[in-house]
Amino acid sequence: MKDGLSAKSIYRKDYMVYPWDINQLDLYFDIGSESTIVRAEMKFHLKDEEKATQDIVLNGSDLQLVSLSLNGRVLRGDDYTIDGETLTIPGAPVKSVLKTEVKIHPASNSALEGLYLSGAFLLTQCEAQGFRKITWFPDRPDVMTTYRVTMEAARSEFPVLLSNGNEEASGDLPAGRHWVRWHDPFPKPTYLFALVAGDLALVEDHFETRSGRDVVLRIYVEVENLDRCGHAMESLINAMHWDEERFDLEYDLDIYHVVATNDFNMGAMENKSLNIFNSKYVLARPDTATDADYQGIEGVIGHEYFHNWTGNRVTCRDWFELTLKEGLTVFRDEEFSADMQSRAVKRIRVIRDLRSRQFPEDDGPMAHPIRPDHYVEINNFYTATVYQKGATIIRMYHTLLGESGFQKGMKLYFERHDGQAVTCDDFLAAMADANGVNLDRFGRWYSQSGTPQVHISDHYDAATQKYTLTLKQHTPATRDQKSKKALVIPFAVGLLTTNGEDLPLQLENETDATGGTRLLVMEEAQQEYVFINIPEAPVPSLFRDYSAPVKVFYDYSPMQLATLIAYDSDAYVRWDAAQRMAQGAILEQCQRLADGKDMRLDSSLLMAFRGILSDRLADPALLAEAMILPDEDYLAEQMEVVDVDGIHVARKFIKKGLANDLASLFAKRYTELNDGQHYQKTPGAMAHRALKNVCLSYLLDTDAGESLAVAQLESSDNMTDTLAAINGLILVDSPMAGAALSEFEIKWKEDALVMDKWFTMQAIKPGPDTVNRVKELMQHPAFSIQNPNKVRSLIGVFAMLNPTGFHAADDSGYEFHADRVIELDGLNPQIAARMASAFNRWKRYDDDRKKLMKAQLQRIAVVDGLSGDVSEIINNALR
Ligand code: 0A1
Ligand code: ZN
Repeated sequence: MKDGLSAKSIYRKDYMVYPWDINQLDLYFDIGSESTIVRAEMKFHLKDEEKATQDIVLNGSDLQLVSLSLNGRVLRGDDYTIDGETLTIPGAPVKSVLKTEVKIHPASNSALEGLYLSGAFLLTQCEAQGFRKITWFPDRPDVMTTYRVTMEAARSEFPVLLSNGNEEASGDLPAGRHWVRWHDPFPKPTYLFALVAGDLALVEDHFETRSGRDVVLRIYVEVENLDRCGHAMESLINAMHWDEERFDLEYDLDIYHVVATNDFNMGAMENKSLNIFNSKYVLARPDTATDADYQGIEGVIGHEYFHNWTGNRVTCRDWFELTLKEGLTVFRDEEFSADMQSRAVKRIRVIRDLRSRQFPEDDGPMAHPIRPDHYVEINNFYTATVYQKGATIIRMYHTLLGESGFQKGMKLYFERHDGQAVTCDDFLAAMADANGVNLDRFGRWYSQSGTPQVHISDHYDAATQKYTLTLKQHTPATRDQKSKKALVIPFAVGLLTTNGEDLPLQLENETDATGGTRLLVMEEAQQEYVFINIPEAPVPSLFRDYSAPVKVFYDYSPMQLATLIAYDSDAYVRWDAAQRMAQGAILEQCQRLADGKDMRLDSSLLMAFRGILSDRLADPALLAEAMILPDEDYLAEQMEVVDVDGIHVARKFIKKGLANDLASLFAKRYTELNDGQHYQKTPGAMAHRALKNVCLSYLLDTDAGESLAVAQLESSDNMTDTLAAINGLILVDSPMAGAALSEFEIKWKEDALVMDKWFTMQAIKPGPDTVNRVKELMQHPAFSIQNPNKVRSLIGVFAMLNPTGFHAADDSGYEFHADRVIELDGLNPQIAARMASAFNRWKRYDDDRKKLMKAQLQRIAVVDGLSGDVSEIINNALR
């Protein structure tokens, strides 16, 4: 384990080329759960042949070294040095063959990095630096090698033996043992290596690529899950088609394997031809998985598949370049989902996610640009900034260059860099060169952290019929960077008449008016745009489709918001206007509460909701999104000092007020949508369920709600409706909630993924008592502190999604959570670090809570042998 105090930062500027090429790596595994023997043979070739010799430097961690030989000579203790995680063999000749043998212990690997045990099988996780826990090797993405992997094991215990690439040969061995050899023809970095060994069942299908290659698709799962693979397989086939059609990219091997495990630190992993997935992103049946789960599976299956080109064929030079593959691949998976489902709904969900997870990162102690300059532990940089903000930066290229310009850039990127490990600068250069444009200033998005603020003012001159928009951009200082520069900000605007029609747009220097949406590109700190022939004071529709990851400030009147909500042609603007109105109403009540005044419900919000509920034309899923009130954490972000309880009470007040005033409309819509039809997986059916269940959540704040929820629960044939009903009963503290939870538990107690939902429903219940329930639930047989999904669904949900529980004034939530961080750090530092980040925003709370959180942070900081992962988070938070 790394010692937090001595943990050192690594800097991007210190990058050095690895002096050796390693063209071939032969691995041999003698597989066993308690101990596995790994033999490696690697062929080194010095890049600079002018030199006669060079040190060979390798990475390794927790390896039991059995033997080492160089060019046929066994090395003794004084022929090499091992210092921490580094092994150095001094003065190796230009061509060298190194053979190693180590022993590792999968069953006692609770960090889930390297080779570890999950249920009845062994598997690997190597990104970012897990390969060093398997064998000695230069564990860095710019060393790309061809792998040949031979595995040997007892057939009864490990009937399935998988690795990357194609199966080359296999055979029987005495004493019930067998072996299989795999060969991956594509040179790859260590982080894409994978191995799976154990007792797994499979579902198989085929895909014929555009050029006629027949690809065998197999999903491996534990046998009881065979009936839950259909959606993942369908999503995979859709993703393969889509990448051919939209990006002109084909799959390049004859096999594509997906393996699902219950024990995984992240969502999934794109290992070449052997993806490993958290089972949450593979397994689904209508009665076990919600619509959100189905969409998550489609997105993550797509994401990992798309990595085959954006990540695997072209990979990252070093880990600072992580967003090169992740931002781009998230953009691709978002586009895939948008093309498969409703584009507008997908956009809104992406934007909501960016605001609620990434904006707080920019505003917190771990603020970093999408390409960080330094880190202590790279695992702490798999963040919403690198992924989701990274994807919005890619989306901005797309907005600026258009689909065909963007695709030209992609084509050039692959022409130049297929088979290489490159940087974000190379990507930017390909986009710029392919389109003959200069993107130098745009490149600032890679190095500057923080969420830019765009302050907009306007002026209408009736006499000249001119309308002037003035934009000022400003990026507040972040914890990592004080001074900020102006960024390139594309922004799309429309101007509406008070009747909600788009006005044709013509700028001062233009001869003709064109359509209703205009893309403007801001490059300076302040810019002015003058529209002419504007017959009336317009309602500005700003940042249509959310064309840049910024906070937009414009002093909308309630009338203007109402016009946008009712009429705007852009779904994002409609949704955002509704969110702004609701946010204003809730924060105003929060202030009134603090001032000792009575709360009240604003008539414009009521009118807007009445309009939304009566809208028969718009996609029901969009209407649902518009009526979901901003969550408590997002509201907290808008306050100088967070008023945990005030926000909770005010939000509840507004929700209840809307529910009761509009009860008959909610009931009407609910009844129409609750039409007794059987479950269907189509986007249309999902949209109906979304709106139906939003209506139900409001109705639960009226007298009619409880019986509707109970009836829905009884007749439900799918997990979406079931969860909506139980969650609703819990949130309104219905006496029916207990029975519903028990019945659910009895039905699903053997089902790991469904039980995650059961834990979450209870952990999320507001109020200071929930911590005690969470403690009890940790003793439940279905809970395990060693399992990341369990930790996330119970402990993570409590700390991150239950503000009135976690921030209970008596310290109970903080103390409990700090104990969990310490406990987890001894087991799984990556997960512990994620959990520790729940304290990141401690400085934004009142003095009492600040003091309590700081004390817990200090308590964690002095734990003996704290991991580098957790100490980086804690030290930054305390700094
Ligand atoms: N590359 C994966 C994410 C991933 C990262 C690290 C992991 O283990 C520590 C696992 C997966 C993706 O983007 O899907
Ligand atoms: Zn990824």
